[in-house]
Amino acid sequence: MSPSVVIRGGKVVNHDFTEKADVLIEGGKIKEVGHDLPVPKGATVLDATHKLVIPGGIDTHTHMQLPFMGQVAIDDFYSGTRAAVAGGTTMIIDFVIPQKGEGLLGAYDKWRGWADPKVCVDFSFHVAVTWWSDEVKRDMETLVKERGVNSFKIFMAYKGVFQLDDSQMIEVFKTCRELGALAMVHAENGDMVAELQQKMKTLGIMGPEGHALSRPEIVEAEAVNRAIMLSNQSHCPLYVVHVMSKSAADSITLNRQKGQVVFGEPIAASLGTDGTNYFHKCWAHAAGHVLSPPLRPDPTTPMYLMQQLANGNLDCVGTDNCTFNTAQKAVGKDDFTKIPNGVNGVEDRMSIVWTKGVCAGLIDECKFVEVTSSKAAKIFNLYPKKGRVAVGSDADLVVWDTSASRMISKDTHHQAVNFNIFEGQTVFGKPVHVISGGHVVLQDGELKVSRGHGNYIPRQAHCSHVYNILRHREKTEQPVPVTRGPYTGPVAEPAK
Ligand code: URQ
Ligand code: ZN
Ligand code: ZN
Repeated sequence: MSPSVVIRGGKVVNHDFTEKADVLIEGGKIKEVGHDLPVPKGATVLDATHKLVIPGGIDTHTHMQLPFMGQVAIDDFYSGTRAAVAGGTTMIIDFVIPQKGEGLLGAYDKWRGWADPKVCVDFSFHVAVTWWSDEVKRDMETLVKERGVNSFKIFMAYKGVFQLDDSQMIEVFKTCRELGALAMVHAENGDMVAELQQKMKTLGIMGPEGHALSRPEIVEAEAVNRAIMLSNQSHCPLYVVHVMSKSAADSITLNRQKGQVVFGEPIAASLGTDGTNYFHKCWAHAAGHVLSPPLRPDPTTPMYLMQQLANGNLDCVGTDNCTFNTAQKAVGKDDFTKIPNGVNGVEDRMSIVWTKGVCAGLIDECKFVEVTSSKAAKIFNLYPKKGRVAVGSDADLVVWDTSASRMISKDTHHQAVNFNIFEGQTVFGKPVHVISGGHVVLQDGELKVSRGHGNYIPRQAHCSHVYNILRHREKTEQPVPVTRGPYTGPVAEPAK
């Protein structure tokens, strides 16, 4: 059993209100929120004077120890979740990504075998659908009904590896609708990417700049628009992962204004840096920023995406944390298409949002909580178990020091990777104490995590936040045939 903990003197900040209050934690849950709470015998007391008490961060998009492009991501479920705690994140939603032809259930069991013994915080899994068959359809149903999976990701890129075509996407969307699951999409036109990669090679462009040049914004925006059309015509809600560009964000906004049910997820990378790095003279620096879709060379993109979070056009911040050391990236030293795709973010996500959002005057502390925790909890059917400081919610909390600052560096971060895309940036806001499942896992800045402490969190389907409007519409907007008399005029013979 976790010990009692009292957090004293802080300002509790939820996505919809704030209050000066103490918090009593017992048995892994929030027991009481109120003034001058008595301290149970033997309880740990954490001072939160002049600090915020916020729900633990939820990172909606990670790939710990992902086998990809011939390498394995260097941050695993231990180092990755330990670093998450250091940055104030107390839950990750990672991805099971079966190879084409690999059973989804077997892949799920494999990933659980990797994660369960190592995680320092609670976690859950999205499952990628990288091929299509009746078996895949059956496995999706089993995953929803028996493994607590309520979200499935489609890749529209990585041709020949993970990519699905439109007809297969429609099958996945229809199945998600039947199961009450949320469809997620990596939105890039993979066929155009393949074409442009060849073009770059023909031009002799083999460096990391070729990665950016072969995946222009329009290749992302077209796929976003197509995915929204296909999913919503299938009466299926859509979640666009790693929104990296203005035009992709605009496509989501435009479709939402037309009533489509679509959510958008920018990531720490697209909020905290940009694609000018691909043109850096140092190969390792440029390659260290390679992920897909790429960061955009337009340096106003990060602020634009933050503004879309501020006004509600985008929803929650993930990281797509999928880290490869420089030596691993160097597999592509002579050919950018071989550089393993992925960057860091899980440790710095919340400080980046605080700095680029709150310090920049674009969002307030409540919106900060919304985009780093509670909106994700609502979309993935975890709220208010997660994403709220309230009686009965899980005791996943952060005492957040708004006056603290730090310089981000690979030399001081807790991640296993030897590169940091935010290197040298001074960021504001950081956790002083972190509680995960009622256990103090960071105290006065000191990590106290334990390997395997976290639990797998199943998520039920038919999330009301996602499905209510779609189900209501199906009742009110069902098309019906026109009743008319038979046609009795002449009918032409078939052509010879
Ligand atoms: O595409 C993804 O989300 C995975 C394979 C991570 N890598 C990346 O470049 N985004
Ligand atoms: Zn992706
Ligand atoms: Zn990803």
